[in-house]
Amino acid sequence: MTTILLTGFEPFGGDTANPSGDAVDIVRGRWDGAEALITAILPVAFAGAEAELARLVADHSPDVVIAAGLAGNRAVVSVERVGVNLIDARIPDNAGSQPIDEPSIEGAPAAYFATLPVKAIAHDIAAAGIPSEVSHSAGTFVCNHVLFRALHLAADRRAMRAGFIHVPWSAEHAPSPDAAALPLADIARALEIAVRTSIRTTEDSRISGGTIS
Ligand code: PCA
Repeated sequence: MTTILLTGFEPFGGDTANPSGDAVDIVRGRWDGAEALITAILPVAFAGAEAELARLVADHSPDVVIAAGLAGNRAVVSVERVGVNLIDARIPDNAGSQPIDEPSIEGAPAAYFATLPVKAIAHDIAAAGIPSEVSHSAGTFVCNHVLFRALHLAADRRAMRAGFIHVPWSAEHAPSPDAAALPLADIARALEIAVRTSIRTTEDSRISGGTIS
């Protein structure tokens, strides 16, 4: 049976909510696919998140891993194309750790590309009326670390594909009325589409998703 691991994150940086975790819970609650959907809410801590991810992958041997996190400065659902081997934390993680200019994994490649069909996912989310794009940077905090770690694990597990989706604030929990946000239901729907498209599509679509700067 096909197994999907879908993760979100707990709140961080003093916020009281994280729409990625809230959306993952919604997707799990209504999943009716034939595939096994495993979900988890990861701690926003470099060491804790990587340990939890490694445990989940070892326990469930997923075919597809989709991690999701909040990018509070973005207005659209961002399907990440690349994870870099770099931690440069602007704020401490939830365990008080703030590494600066350290590799995610010593001696590993500088970067890995996501192995999910990122163009097809962004296209399918947008086709459902939810703004979405391919992104070329997942930042240098815990989200990028989890993406890089997942792709490093995937490099040794040929049956496993992995990627990351950054979501905006949910309208329900945005920190200010003018913060860019989407309804939580749309964020959950976007993650569900990402899961279904990843299962269905092994060859990505050849559509432009690049940037000039
Ligand atoms: N967003 C942070 C970490 C957890 C989350 O939801 C990030 O983008 O790195």
